[in-house]
Amino acid sequence: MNRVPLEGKVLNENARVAAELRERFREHRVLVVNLISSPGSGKTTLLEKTLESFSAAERVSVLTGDLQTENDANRLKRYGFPVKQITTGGTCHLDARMIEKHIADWDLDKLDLLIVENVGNLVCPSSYDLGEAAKIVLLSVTEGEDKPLKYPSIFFKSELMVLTKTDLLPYVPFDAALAIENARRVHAEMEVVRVSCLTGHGMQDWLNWLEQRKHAFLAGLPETVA
Ligand SMILES: Nc1nc2c(ncn2[C@@H]2O[C@H](COP(=O)(O)OP(=O)(O)OP(=O)(O)O)[C@@H](O)[C@H]2O)c(=O)[nH]1
Ligand SMILES: [Mg+2]
Repeated sequence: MNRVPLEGKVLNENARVAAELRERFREHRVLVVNLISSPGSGKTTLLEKTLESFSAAERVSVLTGDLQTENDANRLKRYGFPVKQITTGGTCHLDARMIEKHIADWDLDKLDLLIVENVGNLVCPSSYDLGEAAKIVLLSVTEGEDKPLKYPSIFFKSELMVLTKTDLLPYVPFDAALAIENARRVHAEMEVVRVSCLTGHGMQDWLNWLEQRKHAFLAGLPETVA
């Protein structure tokens, strides 16, 4: 079998499992968001600050993907919420089966929010639906404002772009307005928040977005589920 039909088969199977997961998440009223970016754009750091800001009563858990290490899960476990590492062993993205397997012993009725940190990669994760309600792309100010145009798929599929490391703006030749314009050329409705995890600037905008998205998700569920 050549590469193209095989890839199609894998993606079809992934889409089937993702659709089942999405239905389960809806039934159990769990908002799932899928964080995607290049390696090092600040996904785990944003999650550290996010978990740190939550009260112990927050019903949140995290799945974090990595090629090899448990480093990110170890960073995130310190905040007391359920966290699991998904180590892909070389695969450059998470897939729906990995999510299904790693949530198998979690009681979804005890969750309101599941945050997935995908493997650091701006290309492969965009093809794999994980059953999430929303994809979120992070772009750090050290990456160049042209990235939405060079890697359009993930920007097209994401609801929100988090512009990260904004504390570095005085030191890098990065035009934030142009980066946002480029993202909206690919996806006109792209929402944007600007965040520095170092100074905390914009953190509240990100937390507000998450809260509003949770409400929109619940409001969108049919009567029988809601
Ligand atoms: N100056 C600055 N540095 C940051 C900020 N956020 C993250 N960093 C740094 O960026 C580096 C990478 O951050 P991570 O959070 O590990 O990035 P990641 O996207 O999770 O990386 P992978 O999981 O390997 O893809 C670390 O050295 C962080 O301290 C920020 O807001 N400002
Ligand atoms: Mg990480």
